[in-house]
Amino acid sequence: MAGRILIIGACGQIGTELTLKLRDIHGNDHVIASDIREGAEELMQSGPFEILNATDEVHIRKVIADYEVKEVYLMAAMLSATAEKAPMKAWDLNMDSLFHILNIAKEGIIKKVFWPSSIAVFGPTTPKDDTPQTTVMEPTTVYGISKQTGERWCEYYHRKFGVDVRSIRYPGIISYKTLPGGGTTDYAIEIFHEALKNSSYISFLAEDAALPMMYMDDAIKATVDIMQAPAEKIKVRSSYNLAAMSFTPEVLAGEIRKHIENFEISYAPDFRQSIAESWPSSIDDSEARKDWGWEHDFDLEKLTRTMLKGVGESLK
Ligand code: AKB
Repeated sequence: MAGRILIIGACGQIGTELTLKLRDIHGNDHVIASDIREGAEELMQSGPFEILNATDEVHIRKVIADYEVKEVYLMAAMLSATAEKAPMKAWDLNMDSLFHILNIAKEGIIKKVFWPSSIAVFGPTTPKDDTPQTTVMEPTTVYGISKQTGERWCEYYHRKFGVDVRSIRYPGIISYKTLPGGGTTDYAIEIFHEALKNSSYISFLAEDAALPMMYMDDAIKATVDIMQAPAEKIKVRSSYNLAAMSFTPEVLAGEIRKHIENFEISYAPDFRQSIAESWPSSIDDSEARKDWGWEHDFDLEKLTRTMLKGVGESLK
C-alpha cells in the first residue's frame, strides 16, 4: 500500500486489537502503533511503536513525516466516567488531538482519518429506543459534549476542506484482550471477570439499565470496513450510528448463568447510572447498513460464550 498507517492511542482497549488487525491486513511494518505508554506484548513486538502524546502536535507531525504516514486512526480519548472527574483535561485531550489530525489532513499531508465517536453524543432528550441517525442531541456528559463537538468539526473539515474523515458512534465495546479504562459500559466486561473468579458481581449500573453493546470483533470489522469503503459510499461525515445488540445487566447475568449456574448479581448503582440513563437503549444503524454494508456477527449468546472462554483462558 502507498504510505503507512499511524494509530494514536494504540494501547487502549480498541486500539490494541485494531492495530493487530491492521498489521494482519497491511503488513507489520506498515502500521505504526503509538501511545503515551507501552502496551500489550503482542502489540509492542509485532511492529513499530512510538511513545506519543496525542496532544503534542509537533511530535505527531514528526512521526507522520518520519514514517511517511498517509492514514491516521485517532483512538486516544478520555471516556465517559473518567472525563466527569477531569472535565478540562478530557476536553483538551479529546479536542486538541482531533484538531491536530484534522489540520494535518487539511494540509494534504495525510489522506484519510478515522476518528471514533460514541453513543454518548446523545442525551436525555434523544428518543431512547431505536435512536435515529439524525435526531435531537443534547449530551449531558463532558465526554458526550466532546464527541458531539468533534462530529461537527469532522463534518465541517470534510465539507469545507475535503478532508476524508470517517467515523462511527461506537456503543459499549466488549472484549477480553485489553481492559477498557473509565467507561460507563465497562460493567459488561467486569462482570465476566468476576463471574469466573468469584461467581458473583456487584453491578455499578441498575438491573434495568439497557445500553447498546457490541463484541470487539464486530467493532474492528466496522472500523476496517468503513475505512476501506469507496469515498462516495460514505454519505455521513459526522459519524454513523452502529449497533449489534442491547441488553441490561440483569439480562447479561441471566445469559452468564446459563454457563455458571451459581452466578449471582447484585446492584449498587453509582454516578455512572445517571450517565447510562442519559444514553439510548437501542440504536437504529440502518444508514451504516445501507451506505457501506455494515453487518454484525455477534449476538448476546455468542458474545457470552466467547467472553467466558477468552477471560477464562486469560485467568489461567
Ligand atoms: C463509555 O462507556 O464511555 C464508552 C462509550 C460508550 O463510548 N464505552
